[in-house]
Amino acid sequence: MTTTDPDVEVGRELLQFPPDFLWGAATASFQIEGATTVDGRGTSIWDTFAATPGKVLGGDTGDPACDHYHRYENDVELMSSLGLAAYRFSVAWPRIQPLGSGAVETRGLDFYDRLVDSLLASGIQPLVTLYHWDLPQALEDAGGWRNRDTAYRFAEYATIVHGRLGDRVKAWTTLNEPWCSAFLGYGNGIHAPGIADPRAALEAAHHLLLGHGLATAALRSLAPADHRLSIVLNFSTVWADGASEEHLTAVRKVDGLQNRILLDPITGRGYPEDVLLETAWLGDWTRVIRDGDLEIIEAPLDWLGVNYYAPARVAPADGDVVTPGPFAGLRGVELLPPRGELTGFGWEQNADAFTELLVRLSRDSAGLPLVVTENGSAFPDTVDGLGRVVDVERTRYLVDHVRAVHRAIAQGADVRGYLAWSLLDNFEWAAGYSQRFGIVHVDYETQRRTVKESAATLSRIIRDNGLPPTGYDI
Ligand code: GCO
Repeated sequence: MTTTDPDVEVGRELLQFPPDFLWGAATASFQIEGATTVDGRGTSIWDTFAATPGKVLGGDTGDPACDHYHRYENDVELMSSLGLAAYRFSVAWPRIQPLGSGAVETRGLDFYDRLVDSLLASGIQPLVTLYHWDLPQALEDAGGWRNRDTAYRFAEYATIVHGRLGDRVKAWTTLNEPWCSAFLGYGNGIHAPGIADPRAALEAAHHLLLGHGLATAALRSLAPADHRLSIVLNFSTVWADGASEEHLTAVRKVDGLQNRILLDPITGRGYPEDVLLETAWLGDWTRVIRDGDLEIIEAPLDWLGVNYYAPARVAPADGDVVTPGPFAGLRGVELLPPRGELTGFGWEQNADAFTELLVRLSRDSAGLPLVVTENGSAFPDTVDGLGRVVDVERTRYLVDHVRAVHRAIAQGADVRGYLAWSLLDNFEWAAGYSQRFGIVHVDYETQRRTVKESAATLSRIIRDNGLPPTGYDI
C-alpha cells in the first residue's frame, strides 16, 4: 500500500498490518506503581526480596518506581498522545487482598477502577494481567507456589478482580511468564522469593498452571461471551551451531524446559514426555500432579500472549553434567553467550528468531491467535540539552522487530497485536532501575516523563498501521 499521508515520502510502499491490528504498550504493577504501603496494600514477595540486602542491584525497591499509582492520569494522557490503542497492565494482588486471601481492600480495587475508566475515556483498550509476580508475602509464608492451595487462592482473587472490572475490561490474562515465577523464583533464586531448588521450581510451575486453569474456568463462568481470556508466556527460539544428533538433542532439551513445558499443558497436550523423563532425576516432582489437574490446566483460551526478547543459543555438553542456570533438571547442554549486536542489557538482538518463533507458535498453539504482549530492549538513555531522548538503538530494535512480526504474518502466523515493553522506564527486577526499557523516559528523582524517539516512531507505525520495508527514519 502506498500511504497518502504527507508526513511519509510520497509513493513509499508500506508494510501494511491487518486491519484492527492492536498496537499498544505494556507495564506491570510492581515495576511502575510505587506506593507500596499506600491504601492498605499488603507486602508482596518482591517487597521482601528487594528489602533483602544483595538481592536487587543497588538496593533498589518498588518505591518510588514511576509513582504511577498517583500519576496514572498523566500517564494515560501520554498513552493517548502516542495513539496507543491498548494498554496492558497488571493488578497487584496485595492491593486487593493484602494477605492473599480473605478480606478485600476496596481502596485497591478503587485504584484499578479509576485507571480503567481513565483508559476507556481516552479510547484505550485495557488488557489486564492478573498476576505479574507480586505474590502476597502471607501466601509465600505458607509455601507460595510450592503450595497447591495458592492456586485456589489465585482463582478466588481473579474472581474478585473480574467482579469489579469485568463490566468494562474484556481482555484478560491470568499469569505473566509463569516460567520466570517458577524457574527464577524457586529454581535458581535470582527472583523473589529467592529459593534455589529445581524440584520446587517444577512443582511451582505445576501449581502456577493449575492456578491459571482454575482462574480461567472461574472467569469463563462469570464472563460475558465477548470476554477474551489468555495467558502470557515468555518464549525463546533455541538455536545450536550444528545439526548433529547431539546438537538437536541440546536444542530439544532447552526448548522443552523453556517453551514446551508450559505451552503443551495449556494447549491440551499435557507435560512433554521428554521433559518428564529428563527431569525425573531431580526426584518425583510429578507427585504434585493430581487426577484432573491437566484437564483444569487445558481450560480453553481465546488468545496466547507471547513475550519475546532474544534467542537462546546452546551446544551439546559432555555426558549428564548439570547445566548451571534457570533450567531445572537440564543436563548435557552448554548455554552459549549471546552473539552479534546486543542490547544494553547484554541480550542478543535477533529479529529473525522472532519471526521463526511466531510462525512456530502459530503452528503449535492449537490454533490460538497470538498477541505479542511484550517485546522491547533496554539501553542507557540520557535527556539531551534540548530535553530530548534520541534513543536510536531502541528505535532500531523496535522497527526491526515490528518488521519481524510482519514477516511472520506474511508466512501465515495469526498475530493480532503488538504491545511494546515498556511504556515507561521502570523497576527491572533484580537489576533494579539500572535498565531502561521504556519508550518514555522517567527521571526517578523528579518523576518527569520524556517521550523518546522510539515512542514517536511507534506512534507513526500505529498511525499508518504499517511501516516502510527499510530504513529507520519512519
Ligand atoms: C519479563 C517481564 C517484564 C520484564 C521485561 C524485561 O518479561 O521478564 O514480563 O516484567 O521487565 O521482560 O525483562
